[in-house]
Amino acid sequence: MQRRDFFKQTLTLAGGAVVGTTFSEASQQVETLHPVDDRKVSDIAFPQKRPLITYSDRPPLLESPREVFTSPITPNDLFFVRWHMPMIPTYISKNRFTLHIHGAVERELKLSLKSLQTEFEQVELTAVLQCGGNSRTAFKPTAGGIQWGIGAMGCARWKGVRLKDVLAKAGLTKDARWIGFNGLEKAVYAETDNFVRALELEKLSDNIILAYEMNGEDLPYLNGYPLRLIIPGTYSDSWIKMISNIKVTKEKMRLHFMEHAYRIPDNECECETPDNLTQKTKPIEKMNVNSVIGYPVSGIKVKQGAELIVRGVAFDGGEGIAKVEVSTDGGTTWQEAKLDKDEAGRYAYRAFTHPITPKQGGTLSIMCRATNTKGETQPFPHEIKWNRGGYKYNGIDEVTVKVVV
Ligand SMILES: Nc1nc2c(c(=O)[nH]1)N[C@H]1C(S)=C(S)[C@@H](COP(=O)(O)O)O[C@H]1N2
Ligand SMILES: [Mo]
Repeated sequence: MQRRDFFKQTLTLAGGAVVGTTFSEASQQVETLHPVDDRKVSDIAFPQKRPLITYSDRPPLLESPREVFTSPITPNDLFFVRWHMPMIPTYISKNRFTLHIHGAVERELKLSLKSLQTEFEQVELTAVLQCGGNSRTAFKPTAGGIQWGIGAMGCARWKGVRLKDVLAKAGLTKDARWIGFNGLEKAVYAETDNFVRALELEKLSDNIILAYEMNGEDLPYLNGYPLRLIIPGTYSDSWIKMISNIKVTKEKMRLHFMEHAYRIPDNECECETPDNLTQKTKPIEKMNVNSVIGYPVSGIKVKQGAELIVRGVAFDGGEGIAKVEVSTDGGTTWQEAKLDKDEAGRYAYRAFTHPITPKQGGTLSIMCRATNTKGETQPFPHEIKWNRGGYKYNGIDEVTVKVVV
């Protein structure tokens, strides 16, 4: 898709019948195609980042290029970035930063980074962080939100402390039910809701951590320095960055980013059509099984008769990957790829490789499809069901290369 068309479609959605196809015209064709995958990285790098695909610089919205998905760990400087609010503090003092825990607790706490690092058990875990809107460009008609390609995800080794342990130190009152989180950034207008999210206490698990380290380094500034929440297996909308405030409540708080955003139809297919939007919705939560090819990327030339190794990563919401298959005939037949050792745990990327030797010249399509231990697998893009927010896309990935003789 051309850049112009992209803006045209986005405008259409934001303003109803503005330009191009109107919402109702477009609703005849709700089928899904592959996510747009031809965007170039910017020539300007953000602090601590290599140049990435840039959607906005205020707030920073940066996508990782496809090449990154050959590696089971995403390097910090290639990791995607998403912020809702543009006023992100420009300086945070490591020594003065505190995490405030208050509300329905027996002891209100103000914890420094140092106390988090010395007074609690330190834990490490590898987990995939994926935006619920990853690959949103695949949804036709356009679904509301940033028109991400395939790169609004990454996998890192996180180090920090268990949220559970921190809450235990504060001592939850008997009627405590919700834990609210927010970061240090602000909206421009006082009327705009800040980015606050909440977790139901019954969903608290040992795996949920407050992390201060990512791949052995301090968190990059744009990925939430100095502290962020890690909720393995779930889409990252509640993985609050620059977290400075935890408020425990008895009642469910009324929060814009909980009640309106990051929700899908609460029905069997989790789907709807533009002219028949579902009233009842639920949070997106657990990640669908997914896989992406990191090499080759679309458009490159490869030699006929020469072996080429397809590389990629697969993951799901924590059930574990059972197999990844590759197809070079448009999905008619599939060959099982070789999975890397399952060393980093069930929330991490599982890297795969698969050698192929192109037999004839011309365009060659390469697809990959992952299946998890529960037997859940990825549908073809045209089988994906539409939802207005463009969430949870997990269509079979495809790249096309040119085979030269
Ligand atoms: N403080 C704060 N945390 C946040 C957000 C935000 O806007 N502010 N966005 C969330 C969403 S929707 C996503 S996809 C991830 C992105 O994490 P990243 O920028 O480290 O890739 O952060 C989550 N945590
Ligand atoms: Mo997101």
